[in-house]
Amino acid sequence: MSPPRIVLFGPMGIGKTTALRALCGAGSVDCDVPNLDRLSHDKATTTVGADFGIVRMEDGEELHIYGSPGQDRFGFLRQWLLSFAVGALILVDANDAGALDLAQQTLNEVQRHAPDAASVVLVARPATAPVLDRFSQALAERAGRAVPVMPVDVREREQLLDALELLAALLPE
Ligand SMILES: Nc1nc2c(ncn2[C@@H]2O[C@H](COP(=O)(O)OP(=O)(O)OP(=O)(O)O)[C@@H](O)[C@H]2O)c(=O)[nH]1
Ligand SMILES: [Mg+2]
Repeated sequence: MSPPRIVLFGPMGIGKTTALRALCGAGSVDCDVPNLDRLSHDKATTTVGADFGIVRMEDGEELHIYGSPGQDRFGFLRQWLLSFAVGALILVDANDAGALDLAQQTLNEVQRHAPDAASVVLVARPATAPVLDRFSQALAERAGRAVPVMPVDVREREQLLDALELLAALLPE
């Protein structure tokens, strides 16, 4: 049986590649090249393919982790990743005015292309408790169901492992 495949989604610069490196360490492969789109995000490099790494969970199970590219033009790659994903981690900045729309859009995309996949929304930039609460409530209202939302620092492996534990608990048997 193939190992469970988990995909990281989120806008450019939110920290998908950073999270994958923190989780999977030296064995991870990333597809970063110099960033020519400094208007969208002012950082040195950006992902132009699918990042990949492997995480061994506490119970010995291996998860295969893929990092999607955040730039709009790579929608086709995100769809391809969803064609084999069993779980999605959706990274957002809850302080960003567009975060709700983006989270909902991505949840819809997961639902459309991977109807059996589980999703967890990760608030990947510092947010106050009221901002987190408002975001979670508004997302649940829009989605018409409870959506798991948790804050993480994408540079902290332990926090990311907690997020994966939560997602793993929601995966279909
Ligand atoms: N100050 C601060 N920086 C952060 C935080 N989280 C992530 N970063 C930084 O934000 C940047 C995220 O960049 P990437 O990991 O390349 O983002 P990405 O989502 O893979 O972006 P694309 O591949 O371009 O879609 C890195 O420089 C991180 O160190 C945070 O909580 N605070
Ligand atoms: Mg990246």
